[in-house]
Amino acid sequence: MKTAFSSRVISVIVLTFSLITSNLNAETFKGKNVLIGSWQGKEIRYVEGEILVKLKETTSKSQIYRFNKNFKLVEGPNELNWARLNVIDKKTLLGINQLEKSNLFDYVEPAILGKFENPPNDQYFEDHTQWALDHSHPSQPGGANGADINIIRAWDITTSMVPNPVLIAILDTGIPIEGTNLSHPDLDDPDKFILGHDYIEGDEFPNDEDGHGTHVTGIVSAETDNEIGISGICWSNNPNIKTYMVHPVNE
Ligand SMILES: [Ca+2]
Ligand SMILES: [Ca+2]
Repeated sequence: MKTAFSSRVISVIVLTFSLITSNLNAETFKGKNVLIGSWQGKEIRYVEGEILVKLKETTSKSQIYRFNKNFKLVEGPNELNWARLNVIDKKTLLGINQLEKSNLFDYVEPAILGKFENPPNDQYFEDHTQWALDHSHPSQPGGANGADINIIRAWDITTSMVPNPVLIAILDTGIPIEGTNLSHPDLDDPDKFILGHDYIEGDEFPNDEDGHGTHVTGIVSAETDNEIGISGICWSNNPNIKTYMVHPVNE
């Protein structure tokens, strides 16, 4: 009897310990569980029961309230028409499918969490010359600590994932082109650029004779994490994101 009782006590202790351990290991964000799942073919960490939506211009708050009682509008829409919904039954990814079919939103996304552990290896990002992107190092050559665009937090959310194709138009003095080929080592990926009209020279190659267009285009679309030059804010090599070059001015 004594042996059976002892083993029962031990079992209870082990069970209790394992429950505490699993609870300690459960990741939370602002009191909500963080789950791992698959979205658009990628593994993501997301907040259970939260969905971010961008309302169509024609969508009203009352339409969201009426759509389905499983969704509760808890924040927004803000000036960009984004809002946060709580999913009452907490079936977040299933809820995304339902919301996408509603035709009320331009975008429907989980609240993705990330932890950015791999900053790009481009020369001028690493030596902190690009302090406007990330000014968190005391020896950076200009600006003020913290006065940056918080690019690390943005890249923490995504460096490549976009739900729909994005076209970035840059109307400036062009980019380096030799003959018919892109010639700058940080701006030479033909999959990332669409060459528009050169209104100065009257051809279809907006070559930069000034340098300003190269500078501006680099800020946006320079090849990132290729060990040379600068880091482009739009890190991605996602073919859904393209930069459209037009040369409409002289200077
Ligand atoms: Ca030209
Ligand atoms: Ca680079």
